[in-house]
Amino acid sequence: MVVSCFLDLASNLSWQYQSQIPLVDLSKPDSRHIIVKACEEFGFFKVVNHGVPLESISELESEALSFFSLPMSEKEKVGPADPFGYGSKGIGPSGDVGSVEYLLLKTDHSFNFQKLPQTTEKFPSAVKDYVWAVRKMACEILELMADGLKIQQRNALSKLLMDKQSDSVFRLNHYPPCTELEEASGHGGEGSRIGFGEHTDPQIISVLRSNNTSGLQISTRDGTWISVPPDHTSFFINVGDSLQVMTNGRFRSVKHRVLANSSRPRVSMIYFGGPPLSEKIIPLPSLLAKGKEESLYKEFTWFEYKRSAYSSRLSDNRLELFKRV
Ligand code: AKG
Repeated sequence: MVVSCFLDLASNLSWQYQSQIPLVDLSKPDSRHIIVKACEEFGFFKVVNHGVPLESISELESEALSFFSLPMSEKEKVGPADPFGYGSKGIGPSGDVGSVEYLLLKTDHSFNFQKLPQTTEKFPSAVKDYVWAVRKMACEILELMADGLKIQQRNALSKLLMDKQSDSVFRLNHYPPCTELEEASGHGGEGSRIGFGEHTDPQIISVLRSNNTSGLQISTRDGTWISVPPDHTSFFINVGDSLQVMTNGRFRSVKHRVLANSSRPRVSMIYFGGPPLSEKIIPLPSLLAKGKEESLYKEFTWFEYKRSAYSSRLSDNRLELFKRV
């Protein structure tokens, strides 16, 4: 499917979509404006010409598939995910479930891969290379965003991901095909069983990539769910709750979910770029309209937000608690 979104300079930043998903070409000089507009309208966009080597993507995807195809007894050796490690169906500690199994890892490489079975010995280096390349791209996007927002300090956002104490995490998801759906509908494709329930991501930015299987949907401002056509060579960017606060609500933390697919397995990889635990999550001063605009949120640290998020349900509007009344 051809996906296009272009900047029409004549009509001053009006744009068009074919699949409704904004498209950012990182090799184009106008990408910073498209990023800002996409973050305001959707909190979501697709990225091409991203510079992440395709070998590093396919290496990790093949390692992930080998891991997920192991017998459950082997995978469970790296579980339960509390929060890091292998998890199946249960998502988080508050009773959310989905048709998904996953590996949740810290990006500081503290995860003990030695617990993984021998067949996956290349796994640690594949994760390391991939996370390194994706973090670099995430930082480039955050710097373009800062430029587009006319923030003088270009690394005001990216420095939080580059910080040695950055609390970023990495998740590999596997959604097995849902055969019951196929039997019920008589054909393959997207079904209505929940793979991963609706939620927003708590961090600053998430970088998502999947194989060529559909399932991901995002919610638009009017609450309509739209399907994101899969594209295994591109990346998808989500604005997280923290970035919504740091832009004082100008950017929108996107609600998204995954529907199980009846005919094909879906494998996705998500880098969640977070700040250090002690970082205060407050609007960037230069975005508060020369001091005239008030913050919409109470002051909190990333640690406080994370603690509150972990004890909530997936679909809760977690920022509600932190809004100023
Ligand atoms: C998450 O892991 O937070 C997701 O939203 C999953 C998205 C996907 O698997 O495509």
